[in-house]
Amino acid sequence: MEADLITFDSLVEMNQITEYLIDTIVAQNLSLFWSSGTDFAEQDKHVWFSNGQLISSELWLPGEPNNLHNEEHCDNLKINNGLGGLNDDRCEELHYSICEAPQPKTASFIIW
Ligand SMILES: [Ca+2]
Ligand SMILES: [Ca+2]
Repeated sequence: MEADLITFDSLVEMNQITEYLIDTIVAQNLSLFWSSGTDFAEQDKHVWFSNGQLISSELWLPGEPNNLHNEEHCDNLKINNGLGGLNDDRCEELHYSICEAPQPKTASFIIW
């Protein structure tokens, strides 16, 4: 399957996915899921790798992104006690990933 790490286009989308992960018991306790967010290109400027758009400030957990030890350049969805939000983390950490497939494109056909 062709898919990329997820880009949260809105707070609504992020909250829906958080609820889904909690409802399906994937995120029972503290759980982290990689997204396509990163500030590798420019420190403290977190963008979605998929489209280069700045990550909306409302998506971050309180106190994040904190670039802990100056080592955190990849962004994950952190879910803890029913609360989900973005956190910057060390890129080499092993976590789950959330991927999304591109939307199907419409096609027109002429049948003779
Ligand atoms: Ca960083
Ligand atoms: Ca962090």
